[in-house]
Amino acid sequence: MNPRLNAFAETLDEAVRSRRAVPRLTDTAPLDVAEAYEVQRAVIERRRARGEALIGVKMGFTSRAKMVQMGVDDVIWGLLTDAMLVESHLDTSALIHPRIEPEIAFLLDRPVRTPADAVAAIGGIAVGYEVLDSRYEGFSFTLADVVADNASASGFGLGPWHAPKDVGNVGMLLEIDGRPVASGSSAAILGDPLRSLNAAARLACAAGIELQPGWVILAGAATAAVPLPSGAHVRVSAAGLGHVEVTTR
Ligand code: OOG
Ligand code: MG
Repeated sequence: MNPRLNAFAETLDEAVRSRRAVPRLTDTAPLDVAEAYEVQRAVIERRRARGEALIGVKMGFTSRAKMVQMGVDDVIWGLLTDAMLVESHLDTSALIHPRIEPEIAFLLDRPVRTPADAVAAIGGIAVGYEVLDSRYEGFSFTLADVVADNASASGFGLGPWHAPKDVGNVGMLLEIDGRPVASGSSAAILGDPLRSLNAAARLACAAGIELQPGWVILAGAATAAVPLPSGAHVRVSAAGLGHVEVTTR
Protein backbone atom coordinates (compact mmCIF):
# COMPACT_ATOMS: atom_id res chain seq x y z
CA MET A 1 0.00 0.00 0.00
CA ASN A 2 1.03 3.59 -0.66
CA PRO A 3 3.09 4.64 2.42
CA ARG A 4 1.15 7.90 2.84
CA LEU A 5 -2.17 6.00 2.98
CA ASN A 6 -0.70 3.35 5.25
CA ALA A 7 0.49 6.06 7.66
CA PHE A 8 -3.02 7.58 7.65
CA ALA A 9 -4.51 4.18 8.54
CA GLU A 10 -2.00 3.82 11.36
CA THR A 11 -2.86 7.30 12.69
CA LEU A 12 -6.60 6.61 12.76
CA ASP A 13 -6.24 3.13 14.24
CA GLU A 14 -3.98 4.50 16.96
CA ALA A 15 -6.44 7.34 17.68
CA VAL A 16 -9.15 4.77 18.48
CA ARG A 17 -6.84 2.71 20.65
CA SER A 18 -5.41 5.66 22.58
CA ARG A 19 -8.75 7.60 22.70
CA ARG A 20 -6.96 10.71 21.49
CA ALA A 21 -8.27 12.89 18.69
CA VAL A 22 -5.93 13.68 15.82
CA PRO A 23 -5.74 16.62 13.38
CA ARG A 24 -7.62 16.13 10.13
CA LEU A 25 -5.59 14.05 7.69
CA THR A 26 -6.30 16.55 4.91
CA ASP A 27 -4.58 19.26 7.00
CA THR A 28 -1.38 17.26 6.89
CA ALA A 29 -1.18 15.82 3.35
CA PRO A 30 -3.32 15.41 0.24
CA LEU A 31 -6.09 12.80 0.31
CA ASP A 32 -8.86 12.25 -2.24
CA VAL A 33 -12.07 10.30 -1.63
CA ALA A 34 -10.97 7.17 -3.54
CA GLU A 35 -7.78 7.08 -1.48
CA ALA A 36 -9.82 7.68 1.66
CA TYR A 37 -11.77 4.46 1.02
CA GLU A 38 -8.42 2.65 0.73
CA VAL A 39 -7.46 4.06 4.14
CA GLN A 40 -10.84 2.95 5.53
CA ARG A 41 -10.25 -0.60 4.30
CA ALA A 42 -6.73 -0.62 5.77
CA VAL A 43 -8.07 0.49 9.17
CA ILE A 44 -10.64 -2.32 9.05
CA GLU A 45 -7.94 -4.82 8.03
CA ARG A 46 -6.03 -3.87 11.20
CA ARG A 47 -9.13 -4.57 13.26
CA ARG A 48 -9.63 -7.88 11.47
CA ALA A 49 -6.04 -8.82 12.18
CA ARG A 50 -6.90 -8.34 15.89
CA GLY A 51 -9.78 -10.81 15.55
CA GLU A 52 -12.76 -8.62 14.70
CA ALA A 53 -15.18 -9.88 12.04
CA LEU A 54 -17.15 -7.85 9.51
CA ILE A 55 -20.87 -7.93 10.26
CA GLY A 56 -22.29 -5.22 8.10
CA VAL A 57 -22.26 -1.83 6.52
CA LYS A 58 -23.32 1.64 7.62
CA MET A 59 -24.52 4.41 5.39
CA GLY A 60 -23.76 8.04 6.19
CA PHE A 61 -25.21 11.40 5.20
CA THR A 62 -28.37 9.85 3.79
CA SER A 63 -30.49 12.61 5.39
CA ARG A 64 -30.44 16.40 4.97
CA ALA A 65 -30.30 16.76 8.76
CA LYS A 66 -26.96 14.93 8.86
CA MET A 67 -25.53 16.68 5.80
CA VAL A 68 -26.39 20.08 7.27
CA GLN A 69 -25.06 19.17 10.74
CA MET A 70 -21.68 18.03 9.44
CA GLY A 71 -21.33 20.25 6.34
CA VAL A 72 -20.86 17.30 4.01
CA ASP A 73 -23.18 16.62 1.09
CA ASP A 74 -22.34 13.21 -0.34
CA VAL A 75 -23.60 9.79 0.73
CA ILE A 76 -20.77 7.70 2.17
CA TRP A 77 -20.44 4.27 3.69
CA GLY A 78 -18.38 2.45 6.27
CA LEU A 79 -17.93 -1.07 7.59
CA LEU A 80 -19.25 -2.57 10.84
CA THR A 81 -17.43 -5.20 12.90
CA ASP A 82 -18.71 -7.45 15.67
CA ALA A 83 -16.73 -5.45 18.26
CA MET A 84 -18.92 -2.42 17.48
CA LEU A 85 -22.17 -4.12 18.49
CA VAL A 86 -23.37 -2.66 21.80
CA GLU A 87 -25.58 -4.81 24.01
CA SER A 88 -27.25 -2.74 26.73
CA HIS A 89 -24.33 -0.90 28.34
CA LEU A 90 -21.66 1.33 26.89
CA ASP A 91 -18.57 2.70 28.60
CA THR A 92 -18.12 6.20 27.19
CA SER A 93 -14.76 6.62 28.92
CA ALA A 94 -13.37 4.41 26.14
CA LEU A 95 -14.44 7.03 23.58
CA ILE A 96 -13.22 10.47 22.50
CA HIS A 97 -16.38 12.59 22.09
CA PRO A 98 -19.26 10.22 21.37
CA ARG A 99 -22.54 11.17 19.75
CA ILE A 100 -25.66 9.07 19.24
CA GLU A 101 -28.27 9.07 16.48
CA PRO A 102 -31.39 7.08 15.59
CA GLU A 103 -31.15 4.61 12.71
CA ILE A 104 -33.21 2.09 10.75
CA ALA A 105 -31.42 -1.27 10.37
CA PHE A 106 -31.89 -4.07 7.86
CA LEU A 107 -30.86 -7.68 8.50
CA LEU A 108 -29.94 -9.71 5.43
CA ASP A 109 -30.86 -13.36 5.20
CA ARG A 110 -29.32 -13.94 1.77
CA PRO A 111 -26.14 -12.84 0.06
CA VAL A 112 -26.35 -9.75 -2.12
CA ARG A 113 -24.36 -10.53 -5.26
CA THR A 114 -25.83 -7.71 -7.35
CA PRO A 115 -27.67 -4.55 -6.27
CA ALA A 116 -30.88 -6.06 -7.66
CA ASP A 117 -30.73 -8.74 -4.93
CA ALA A 118 -30.91 -6.25 -2.06
CA VAL A 119 -34.62 -5.89 -1.34
CA ALA A 120 -35.32 -9.64 -1.62
CA ALA A 121 -32.45 -10.30 0.78
CA ILE A 122 -34.10 -8.42 3.67
CA GLY A 123 -34.76 -10.84 6.52
CA GLY A 124 -35.63 -8.29 9.20
CA ILE A 125 -36.02 -4.62 10.01
CA ALA A 126 -35.31 -2.94 13.34
CA VAL A 127 -34.97 0.42 14.98
CA GLY A 128 -31.41 1.00 16.08
CA TYR A 129 -28.93 3.63 17.07
CA GLU A 130 -25.43 4.47 16.03
CA VAL A 131 -22.70 5.77 18.32
CA LEU A 132 -20.34 8.02 16.36
CA ASP A 133 -16.92 8.98 17.62
CA SER A 134 -14.96 10.95 15.06
CA ARG A 135 -11.26 10.46 15.53
CA TYR A 136 -10.72 14.10 14.51
CA GLU A 137 -10.25 17.05 16.83
CA GLY A 138 -13.44 19.04 17.26
CA PHE A 139 -15.49 16.32 15.48
CA SER A 140 -14.71 18.28 12.31
CA PHE A 141 -13.69 16.88 8.94
CA THR A 142 -13.88 17.05 5.16
CA LEU A 143 -15.56 14.34 3.08
CA ALA A 144 -12.26 12.51 2.51
CA ASP A 145 -11.34 12.70 6.21
CA VAL A 146 -14.62 11.16 7.37
CA VAL A 147 -14.50 8.42 4.72
CA ALA A 148 -11.00 7.45 5.85
CA ASP A 149 -12.26 7.42 9.45
CA ASN A 150 -14.83 4.72 8.58
CA ALA A 151 -17.61 7.30 8.58
CA SER A 152 -17.03 8.01 12.31
CA ALA A 153 -18.36 4.51 13.16
CA SER A 154 -17.84 3.48 16.76
CA GLY A 155 -20.78 1.39 17.94
CA PHE A 156 -24.36 0.47 17.23
CA GLY A 157 -27.31 -1.16 18.95
CA LEU A 158 -30.42 -2.84 17.62
CA GLY A 159 -34.02 -3.23 18.76
CA PRO A 160 -36.03 -6.41 18.11
CA TRP A 161 -36.11 -7.65 14.52
CA HIS A 162 -39.44 -7.44 12.69
CA ALA A 163 -40.52 -9.25 9.53
CA PRO A 164 -39.96 -7.09 6.44
CA LYS A 165 -42.53 -4.31 6.23
CA ASP A 166 -42.90 -0.79 4.90
CA VAL A 167 -40.75 1.60 6.94
CA GLY A 168 -40.82 4.38 4.36
CA ASN A 169 -42.33 6.94 6.70
CA VAL A 170 -42.28 6.02 10.39
CA GLY A 171 -41.81 8.43 13.27
CA MET A 172 -38.50 8.09 15.14
CA LEU A 173 -37.63 9.42 18.58
CA LEU A 174 -34.39 9.61 20.56
CA GLU A 175 -34.73 10.24 24.30
CA ILE A 176 -32.02 10.77 26.91
CA ASP A 177 -33.03 10.38 30.55
CA GLY A 178 -36.67 10.59 29.54
CA ARG A 179 -36.30 13.83 27.57
CA PRO A 180 -36.88 13.86 23.81
CA VAL A 181 -33.65 15.13 22.19
CA ALA A 182 -34.19 14.33 18.51
CA SER A 183 -37.18 13.27 16.45
CA GLY A 184 -37.96 12.82 12.80
CA SER A 185 -39.31 10.48 10.16
CA SER A 186 -37.59 7.59 8.42
CA ALA A 187 -38.64 9.34 5.20
CA ALA A 188 -35.76 11.73 5.90
CA ILE A 189 -33.43 8.85 4.92
CA LEU A 190 -33.23 9.33 1.13
CA GLY A 191 -37.05 9.45 0.99
CA ASP A 192 -37.20 5.80 2.17
CA PRO A 193 -34.54 3.75 4.01
CA LEU A 194 -34.91 1.12 1.27
CA ARG A 195 -33.10 3.53 -1.06
CA SER A 196 -30.23 3.56 1.38
CA LEU A 197 -30.12 -0.24 1.38
CA ASN A 198 -30.01 -0.16 -2.42
CA ALA A 199 -27.19 2.37 -2.31
CA ALA A 200 -25.29 0.18 0.16
CA ALA A 201 -25.66 -2.77 -2.21
CA ARG A 202 -24.43 -0.70 -5.16
CA LEU A 203 -21.42 0.62 -3.25
CA ALA A 204 -20.52 -2.78 -1.83
CA CYS A 205 -20.78 -4.50 -5.22
CA ALA A 206 -18.65 -1.77 -6.79
CA ALA A 207 -16.05 -2.26 -4.05
CA GLY A 208 -16.03 -6.03 -4.55
CA ILE A 209 -17.61 -6.74 -1.15
CA GLU A 210 -20.47 -9.24 -1.10
CA LEU A 211 -23.05 -8.40 1.57
CA GLN A 212 -23.51 -11.61 3.55
CA PRO A 213 -26.48 -13.33 5.21
CA GLY A 214 -26.56 -12.22 8.85
CA TRP A 215 -25.10 -8.81 8.03
CA VAL A 216 -26.70 -5.61 9.27
CA ILE A 217 -27.12 -2.51 7.11
CA LEU A 218 -27.56 0.77 9.00
CA ALA A 219 -29.46 3.06 6.64
CA GLY A 220 -28.26 6.32 8.20
CA ALA A 221 -29.64 8.68 10.81
CA ALA A 222 -32.94 10.43 10.27
CA THR A 223 -31.94 13.31 12.56
CA ALA A 224 -28.80 15.15 13.60
CA ALA A 225 -26.65 13.29 16.15
CA VAL A 226 -26.54 14.45 19.78
CA PRO A 227 -23.67 14.26 22.30
CA LEU A 228 -23.78 11.02 24.31
CA PRO A 229 -23.07 11.71 27.99
CA SER A 230 -21.89 9.20 30.57
CA GLY A 231 -24.35 8.06 33.23
CA ALA A 232 -27.25 8.39 30.81
CA HIS A 233 -30.18 6.25 29.83
CA VAL A 234 -30.95 6.43 26.13
CA ARG A 235 -34.05 5.14 24.39
CA VAL A 236 -34.62 5.11 20.64
CA SER A 237 -38.01 4.18 19.23
CA ALA A 238 -39.68 3.99 15.84
CA ALA A 239 -43.40 3.58 15.16
CA GLY A 240 -44.19 -0.09 14.57
CA LEU A 241 -40.64 -1.24 15.38
CA GLY A 242 -40.59 -0.90 19.17
CA HIS A 243 -37.50 0.48 20.86
CA VAL A 244 -33.92 -0.12 21.94
CA GLU A 245 -32.26 1.16 25.09
CA VAL A 246 -28.70 1.70 26.24
CA THR A 247 -27.22 2.83 29.53
CA THR A 248 -23.87 4.61 29.53
CA ARG A 249 -21.26 4.91 32.22
C1 OOG B 1 -20.43 10.78 9.95
C2 OOG B 1 -21.36 9.60 9.94
C3 OOG B 1 -22.74 9.91 9.36
C4 OOG B 1 -25.14 9.01 9.34
O1 OOG B 1 -25.97 8.21 9.82
O2 OOG B 1 -25.47 9.92 8.58
C5 OOG B 1 -23.73 8.85 9.72
C6 OOG B 1 -20.64 11.73 11.09
O3 OOG B 1 -21.70 12.37 11.19
O4 OOG B 1 -19.70 11.88 11.91
O5 OOG B 1 -23.43 7.87 10.36
MG1 MG C 1 -25.18 6.91 11.30
